[in-house]
Amino acid sequence: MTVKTAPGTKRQAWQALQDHAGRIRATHLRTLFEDDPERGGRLAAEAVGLYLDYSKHRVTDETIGLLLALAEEAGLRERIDAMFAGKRINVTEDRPVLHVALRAPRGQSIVVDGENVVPKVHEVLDRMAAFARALRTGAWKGHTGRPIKNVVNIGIGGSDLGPVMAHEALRHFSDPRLVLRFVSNVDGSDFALAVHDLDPAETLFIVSSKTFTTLETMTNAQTARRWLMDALGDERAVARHFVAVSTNADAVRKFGIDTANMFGFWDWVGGRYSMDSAIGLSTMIAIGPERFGEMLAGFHAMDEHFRTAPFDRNLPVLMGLLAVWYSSFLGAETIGVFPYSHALRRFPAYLQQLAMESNGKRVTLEGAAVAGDTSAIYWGEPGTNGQHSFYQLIHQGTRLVPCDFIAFCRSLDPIGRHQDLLTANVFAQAEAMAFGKTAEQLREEGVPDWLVPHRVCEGNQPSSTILVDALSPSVLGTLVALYEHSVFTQGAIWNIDSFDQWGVELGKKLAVRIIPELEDEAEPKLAHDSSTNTLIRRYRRQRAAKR
Ligand code: G6Q
Repeated sequence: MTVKTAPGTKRQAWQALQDHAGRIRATHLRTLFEDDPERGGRLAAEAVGLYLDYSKHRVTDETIGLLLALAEEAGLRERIDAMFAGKRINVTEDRPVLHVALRAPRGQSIVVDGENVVPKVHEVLDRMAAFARALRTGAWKGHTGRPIKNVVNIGIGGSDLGPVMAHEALRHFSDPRLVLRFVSNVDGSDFALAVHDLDPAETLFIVSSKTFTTLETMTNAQTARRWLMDALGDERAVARHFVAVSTNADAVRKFGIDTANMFGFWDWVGGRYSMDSAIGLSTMIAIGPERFGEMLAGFHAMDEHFRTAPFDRNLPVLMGLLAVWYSSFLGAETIGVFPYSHALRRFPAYLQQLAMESNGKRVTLEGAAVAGDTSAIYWGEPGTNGQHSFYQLIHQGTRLVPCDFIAFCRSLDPIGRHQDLLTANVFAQAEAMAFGKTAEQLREEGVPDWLVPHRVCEGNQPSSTILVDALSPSVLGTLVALYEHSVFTQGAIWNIDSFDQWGVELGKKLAVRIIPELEDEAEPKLAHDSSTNTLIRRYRRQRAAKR
């Protein structure tokens, strides 16, 4: 694999961008629009049903040219080709990165270690489809002979956030007779709340875990099993009420789930890139195999766009480069993502993991320190709710906050004027963030002098607006792939491994030492720092006093 590894800051385009940033920093978006009145129509790109307006960014044609040059110098093209060819670009785990194979159409070939993986993907999809149909039609019966009405996905992180997000996003397309619930947190309240009104005889648990060792998921799965046993009192019930999604057949068998009821995936699918693998089983059950297929087609269309479109018209490349521009050159610390769609209310949470777990890294592929900052902090809430809350900081605070607005032309629930009001708000917010409100304008409106400084909105807050026709399974796939590849682009420029997560792995081990120190009857000998020791002792005392 040819991957250019020159330290980022030594690249010619990097240095040119640093000089250029000095000039742009002093230029207001108002000036950029005055000097270049056509930029609103020109700084835009369109593909696979998504229209991306990036004219309200603090960029000129020169900035975009330099960012594109940076992409070339950083070897983005080779990195994209390497990913699609199944090369082991996840170097620290020595794995290919092939979520794009999960949505490759039948007949395509992607070879890993001498084997075409696409037929294996479709074999699992076919088994998932058969199971989903059996469940949806009532042919799959619970242990007592009653059909399944409730589906509870137990998983966390990459085995939860995608399915939860997709469930909310695609409710409109889901079978209303099925109740879907999601349990992730090891806090017992999560499980208790999820099942409090469910009948065990009509409930199916999907235990979703790539490794099948994750503490939270295994604990919740055992609790689910006890809950079922308490009601049905027969070990054989497990086979009708539990299925597994995992890469670890041995652990699935040990748990007591028949591997005939296991849906597999592969080590080349990262957790946060897995909502379109078997981890999406709950999604397929909810929306049906055909619509799940449409979602995969949406993903694939964006994959093809990313793979083949010239960088200056390539949506994920442009979005990724803009994210790098703000993090590495203009000192922005966050990117706010605001979907003007209530169905996408969990999309920012999903993106947080995708972006920050992928690019929250501090060393290059070669293990050297990265110069400057890597991933922005991604966050957000659906509009218009955020407008009545933290948007204040964006309008009048001191920080630079680039934003992504996601807007739709048509609602899935067309009621009265709602959609026009929603859309008027998203356009108005992007406009106000860019152009603000000047002291002059306020004085003309008759605002008294003493109040003017308090009411000035500086503006110059950059944003992208992604405008789409209407939300659908296919559009959701396209949107997710857009961000996946934007994240890929950023990682390629920073020359980091976007596909490992050693920090998360560490977190999975940290609590293990403390668990016995909380649970053992005998007072444990503690050897932590004085703060942790005190907290452990206090917890034990307080819990004992209330027993
Ligand atoms: C994703 C991360 C992490 C992972 C969870 C669950 O990229 O690695 O969020 O998905 O820790 O892991 P399991 O699926 O193995 O239970």
